[in-house]
Amino acid sequence: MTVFTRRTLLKTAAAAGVAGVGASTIGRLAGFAAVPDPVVLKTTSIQAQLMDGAPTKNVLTYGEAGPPPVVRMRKGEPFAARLVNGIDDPTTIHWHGIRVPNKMDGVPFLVQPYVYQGDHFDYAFTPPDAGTFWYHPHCNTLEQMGHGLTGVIVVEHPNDPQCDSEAVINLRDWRLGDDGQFIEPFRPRDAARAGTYGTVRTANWLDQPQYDAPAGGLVRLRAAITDVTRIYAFRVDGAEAAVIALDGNPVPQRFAPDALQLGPGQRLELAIRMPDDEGAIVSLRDVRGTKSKVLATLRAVGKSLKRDLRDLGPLEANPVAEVDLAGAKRIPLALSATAENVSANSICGSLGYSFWAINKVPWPGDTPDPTAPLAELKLGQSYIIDMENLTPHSHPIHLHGMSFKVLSSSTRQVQPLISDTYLIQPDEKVQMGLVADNPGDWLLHCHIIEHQKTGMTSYLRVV
Ligand SMILES: [Cu+2]
Repeated sequence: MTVFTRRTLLKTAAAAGVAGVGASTIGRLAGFAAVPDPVVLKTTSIQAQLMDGAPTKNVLTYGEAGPPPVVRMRKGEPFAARLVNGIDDPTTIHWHGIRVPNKMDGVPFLVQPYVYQGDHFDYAFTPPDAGTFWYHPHCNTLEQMGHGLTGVIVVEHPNDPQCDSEAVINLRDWRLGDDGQFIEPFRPRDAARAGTYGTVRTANWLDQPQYDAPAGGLVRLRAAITDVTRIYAFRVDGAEAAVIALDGNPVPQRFAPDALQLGPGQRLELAIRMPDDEGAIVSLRDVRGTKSKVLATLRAVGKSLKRDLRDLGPLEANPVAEVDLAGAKRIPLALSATAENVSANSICGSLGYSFWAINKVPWPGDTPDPTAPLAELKLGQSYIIDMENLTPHSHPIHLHGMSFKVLSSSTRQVQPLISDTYLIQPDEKVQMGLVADNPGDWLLHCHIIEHQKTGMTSYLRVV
């Protein structure tokens, strides 16, 4: 396989900023007989060129420079990472979409302590699923993610069908002023609506990067929306393309990405058949709203490989337990606005407002205290979440620790997708089935971070 996004496909080992981490220690903690050397992910404050003019100060990354590295794992093989905190703000890492043991989930106070400046935390788990995932902090997230701490994860499968090249694209915005420096992270009136948008849009921290791919070849493009606010509508121009996976799971039926809407936290995997002519350009676009924006382009190089999109074999389904629909219990989940203000002080980065509620409760933060779980689930039992959006805005609702299957929607035809994040539209009611097969406390929240931090967060307890 040709890897052509060299800038971001750094070998994860290259991200190591600290030497001498004992793999055996981490292995003992996680109960593994043997684990690989840990990837070291050190939070660092850097300067980065994100737009024309002066570099932006106080950009946050994992590693020494540039965007957070693409972290590569293998399905079914132990993985270990050491988070080292090099910034003056407590942090953690959440492995978005990966069904990890609860203690590895990275939510402070719910499952682990803060990692303070100069301290470290060792994560170790075996990813059960292959696909595209991502990682980010779960502390003070509007600030930390907004300043750069969002990276893509690729979990490889030994039976992955062979493409001729791969592109990994981290999509996100930045809230920068004309001088290239960070401005206020949100505006309350926008937080009470669709969220506050960034002012500078990037792919892999670049404006419309271009990558080379073999002419006539098949590209596996993996895009993760790691922005804190923006919903995208994807289209590919200049080549035949098919959606092969969403949110880390193969789609039951492949389809063309014709203004496919995905929200923060979601991942898109495309197979793209490059044009035969050398120099031909393929563009990945966001066509949401009135303006079409090119996110990144691919340029055909060399003599045509003359491949066919239909050559690409199926992706293997992930081992997600089948929901027992007949015996499933229901969990009602209503998303609404709220007038009640409870978020005076949250231990994990309150924005100081309450605008949103789940089942009429505006949740004050990522803390279990004093709120009880939204629902207590019995280990091994099947459930159907009846989720209803009573607001005039879309919400990408993310569940930690377990995958669900989209069963039906009141407003559209849905494929039975397996996912961890569902972008619910205004006035939509959706049913999602899941087997409560991972014990622990699992957050359920909107991934528009301003919504999450102003009431739209709760958690499910599986015992
Ligand atoms: Cu939301």
